[in-house]
Amino acid sequence: MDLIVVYMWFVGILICLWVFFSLALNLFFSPFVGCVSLGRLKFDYFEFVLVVLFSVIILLLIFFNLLIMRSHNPSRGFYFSSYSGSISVVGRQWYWEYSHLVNGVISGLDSYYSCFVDCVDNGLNLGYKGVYCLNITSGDVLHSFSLPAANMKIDAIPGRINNVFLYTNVLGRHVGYCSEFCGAGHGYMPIVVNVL
Ligand SMILES: [Cu+2]
Repeated sequence: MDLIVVYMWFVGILICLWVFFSLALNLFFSPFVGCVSLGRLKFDYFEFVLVVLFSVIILLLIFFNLLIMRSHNPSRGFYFSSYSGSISVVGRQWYWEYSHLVNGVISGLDSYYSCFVDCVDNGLNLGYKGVYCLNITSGDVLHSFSLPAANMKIDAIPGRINNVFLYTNVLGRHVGYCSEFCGAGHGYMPIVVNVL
């Protein structure tokens, strides 16, 4: 079972138990239920212990939350052991530019429309069963990076980076189109992703 499911069950059961436990404590074991008193009841020490105890429990829960969030971040390569790096995708009038950071060196290529409707000179080549972080932006006007095979349509907005994680679990050539009208060549900037 996935670690996060175990954790959610644990937190859910803990919260239920805590609510019922404190209700029972108040209903059946508190000597002062329904009692009005003129003086301050001597509950200080007990209160202090409870405050410290539950502060520690809450701190532990926060710690576990952060731990789970950290371990489930694909870029940490834990949850998705096949994290394969990030790729920047820049929409331009009228082609796509892809660049990949490998060992501190950026290797990039421009992907131009070449012959037919869904044909480009350089496609984006990705490894099979990899998890890629695509950082999508635009160099000039609004574009949209759309890949129907992955149910993906992310706007490429100048001055803003949208990112999405793509899991390449299907081999082959996947074709998409710019889906935001970006000028005269809008129809001539197809997206070709080859999963090899
Ligand atoms: Cu366009």
